[in-house]
Amino acid sequence: VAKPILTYFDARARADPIRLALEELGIAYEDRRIMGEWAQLKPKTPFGALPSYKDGALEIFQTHAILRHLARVHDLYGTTEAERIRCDIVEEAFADLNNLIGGALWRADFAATRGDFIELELSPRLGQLEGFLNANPEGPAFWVGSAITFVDLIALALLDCAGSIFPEAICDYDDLKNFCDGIARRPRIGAYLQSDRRPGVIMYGPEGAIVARSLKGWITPV
Ligand SMILES: N[C@@H](CCC(=O)N[C@@H](CS)C(=O)NCC(=O)O)C(=O)O
Repeated sequence: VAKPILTYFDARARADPIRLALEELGIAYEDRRIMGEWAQLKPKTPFGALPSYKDGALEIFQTHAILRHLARVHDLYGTTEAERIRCDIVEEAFADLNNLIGGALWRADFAATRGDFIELELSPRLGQLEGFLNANPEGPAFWVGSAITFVDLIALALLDCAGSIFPEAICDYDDLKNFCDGIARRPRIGAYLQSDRRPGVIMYGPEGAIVARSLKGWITPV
């Protein structure tokens, strides 16, 4: 049987939670990383953007459509409607965090206003997220219920990214860190995080690639 193909660029970014989900599920996949061929491929994609995921006749575009498909088919989407709603809320909240960080890095004066960004924007948001994690009635080991869901992998990817770029901001949030460490201790995730198969942390701003602080990221698997 042909392996499913994840197509993206040579970066973590939007593909990181998809790769983490495939790793957690033990699905063998081709991690296709587009380099020079993008100019030819772009017009053949519906929105001129990646990632895409192809599994036999199924071809899926849009990161969150791919993640929700994997979650529905492989039981990573909670067990009740209330849990599925909580998954969707966490998914949206991390999309907001992604936009917040991505938008800030593109500000022309970012280097000069980094401290203010952390104090006034990033830290309050991380505090809200930590509060929501702690409001899980089943405890803060997972964002939803008492078993892993796809939003745990979104959270791990985004918090790892935030921690790599802003280590001084995220170190105050012990419960977020404990959550990440717990997911990183899962055998398949831990093996992936320690492998050289995961691309480095690279974020872009007006001056190009501005962050590659830690190729391994913030989370250190134990
Ligand atoms: N909402 C889309 C956004 C996809 C997107 O913006 N992809 C970027 C990379 S992160 C891309 O393909 N950029 C290449 C280009 O625009 O030519 C998704 O999540 O899949």
